[in-house]
Amino acid sequence: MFNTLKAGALALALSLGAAACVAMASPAVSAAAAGPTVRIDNFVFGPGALTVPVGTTVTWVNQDDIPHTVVADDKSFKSKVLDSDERFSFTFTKAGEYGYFCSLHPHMVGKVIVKAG
Ligand SMILES: [Cu+2]
Repeated sequence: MFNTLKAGALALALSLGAAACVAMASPAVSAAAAGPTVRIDNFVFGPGALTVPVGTTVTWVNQDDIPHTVVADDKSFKSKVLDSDERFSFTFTKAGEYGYFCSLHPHMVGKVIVKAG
């Protein structure tokens, strides 16, 4: 009786461990393929300033409970309204400083600094 319970608990622990490994592995792989990520949470872009080389694709992910947008000061990029967990990507092909803001909450600002090759 005791041994049966112990074996069952061990099998359960092993299967939970395997599931946790799979769950942790997949987001890490897709994040690496997609380039740097700016998280939107609690009305803040993080990091607020991001420096990348020309040709980088930056992805913004809305991790907040409410919708936000990502709009360049010079309108060179503009997302749709991003609901929770939605993302927006833009590839920077020219060096420069790109300030951006959330059109729904204009006090939310950030910038991407793009360095030549
Ligand atoms: Cu917003």
